[in-house]
Amino acid sequence: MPVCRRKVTVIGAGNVGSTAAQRIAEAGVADVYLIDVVEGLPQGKALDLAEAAPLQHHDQYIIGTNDYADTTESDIIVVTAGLARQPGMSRDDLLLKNAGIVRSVVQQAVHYSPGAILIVVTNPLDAMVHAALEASGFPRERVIGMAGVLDGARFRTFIAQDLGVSASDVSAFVLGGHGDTMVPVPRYSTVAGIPLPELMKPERIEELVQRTRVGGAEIVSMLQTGSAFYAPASSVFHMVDSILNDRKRVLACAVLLRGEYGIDGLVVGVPLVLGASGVERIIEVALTEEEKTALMTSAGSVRGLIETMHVASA
Ligand code: TXD
Repeated sequence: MPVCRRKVTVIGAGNVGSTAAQRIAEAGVADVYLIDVVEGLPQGKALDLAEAAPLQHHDQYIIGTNDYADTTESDIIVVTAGLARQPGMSRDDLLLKNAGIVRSVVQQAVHYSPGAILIVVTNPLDAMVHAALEASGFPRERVIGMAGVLDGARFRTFIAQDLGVSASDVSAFVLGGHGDTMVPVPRYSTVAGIPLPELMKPERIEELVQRTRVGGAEIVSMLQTGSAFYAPASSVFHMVDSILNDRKRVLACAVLLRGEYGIDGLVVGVPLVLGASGVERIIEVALTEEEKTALMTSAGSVRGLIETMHVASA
């Protein structure tokens, strides 16, 4: 029997990267290679995680490195390298700095893993997916941004807390860019199949939608240093798990659109089927005029970021 160990490289051994590494390894989904520009950091975190393996009962290797050669033939590369938001700093402030980091780490990683699927986490998310697409030259099916899973999880949490029901019975639908213009769609959000508007007043729904839009900032303002990482790492885990186990889960992810939802050439969050080959299908649903307008506004803000990024790198 051939040995078939699956390999996930996580670039950036910071909060999201190391927590994602923990979730992936401890669930027994893949070996994890943690890589960072800081020497010792990925090695230290990987060793600490590896020493938890006998207690957590898994057999995955967790290796820390500063050398991309060690990441050769990864199945998935998760990009979390970059700067995190500080209080008062918008995601867009991070744009140019993180675009340079993402381009550089993606180029180095895909050199050793030309068949990998890229999951981009670094903010501003949608623009960083563009940067990763350009730097890798990969088809859109293999360059996927993590945002909708997290935004949806936040919306689900708020709905569940408000109604006093299990969050696992709540399903939420969030479209658009990963920013304050994201478009949670209550009509397509349900509690055990019951549409949300049947269970909650419109004003209350709007409050929860608004809280979801600024969900990242709510946590930044409490933490003071750094941004959310537990739920982001869980979101990465679900994407990795759906791909490596070919689960074909329907998840909201950021992907380059080519006409879907009337958007061409922009990375925007939409529901899609995530399986062994990456994005297997984009699911298009009918939207009301109001929802379409909100989605176009959100896509417009992504377009603005891309233009800024391209002007700066020209
Ligand atoms: O929904 C989402 N997509 C997000 C995005 C949710 C949460 C966090 N989001 C963004 O992910 C956040 O705004 C940041 O841009 C990234 C990573 O967040 P994290 O909280 O993990 O930041 P840290 O703890 O600062 O970790 C970043 C690591 C750190 O160890 C740096 O040394 C490393 O990135 N780094 C690099 N590694 C490799 N190569 C280079 N060039 C490099 N530069 C920094």
